[in-house]
Amino acid sequence: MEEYSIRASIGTAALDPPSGVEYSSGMERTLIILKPDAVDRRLVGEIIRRFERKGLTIAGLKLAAISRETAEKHYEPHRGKPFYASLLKFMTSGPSVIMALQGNRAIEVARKLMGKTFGHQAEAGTIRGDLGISSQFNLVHGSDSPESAERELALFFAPGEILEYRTSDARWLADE
Ligand code: RTP
Ligand code: MG
Repeated sequence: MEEYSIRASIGTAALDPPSGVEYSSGMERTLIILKPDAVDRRLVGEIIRRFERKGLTIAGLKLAAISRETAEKHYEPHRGKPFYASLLKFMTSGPSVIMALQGNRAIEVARKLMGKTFGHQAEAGTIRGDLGISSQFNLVHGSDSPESAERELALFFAPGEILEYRTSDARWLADE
């Protein structure tokens, strides 16, 4: 009985909303896409595990078939490049997992975990370096700047779909 009430109170504390919580200045959100090759190859769990283990928190998550229109908006900066048409075809070829990840310097940290763009060039130890070998079919997208993150998060998530909460280990992940 005693043990039960302690467990219950820990559980409640972990779910408390972050009212009054001050995030450090390095706290960021980034838009991550587990591309159609990741979903088709059943690598969703493996990839999310790597982001979580590092200390990034899932603030938004959905499985979605990205429409042509959304893919065009998302990769607008690449319009006109030689790989643009096949990139759109790839990104709309099957379901993707779309995530908003939050954490200290989340944008740069996620890009480091992902590795260089092409699987055959990405360093061993990174998501792309360990799990893929293709140029285009590189498993994961991550925002490359705060401006991109803001634009991309708004493209894939309605305001209420990104949740504000504080994990119970937050104090160990602070930038101190
Ligand atoms: P992402 O935007 O998807 O996170 O990738 P990235 O920043 O590392 O690379 P970026 O230059 O933005 O390219 C976007 C995606 O286009 C495909 N790509 N294919 N075959 C090619 O030469 C080529 N170049 C780029 C990749 O899927 C890349 O992630
Ligand atoms: Mg990019």
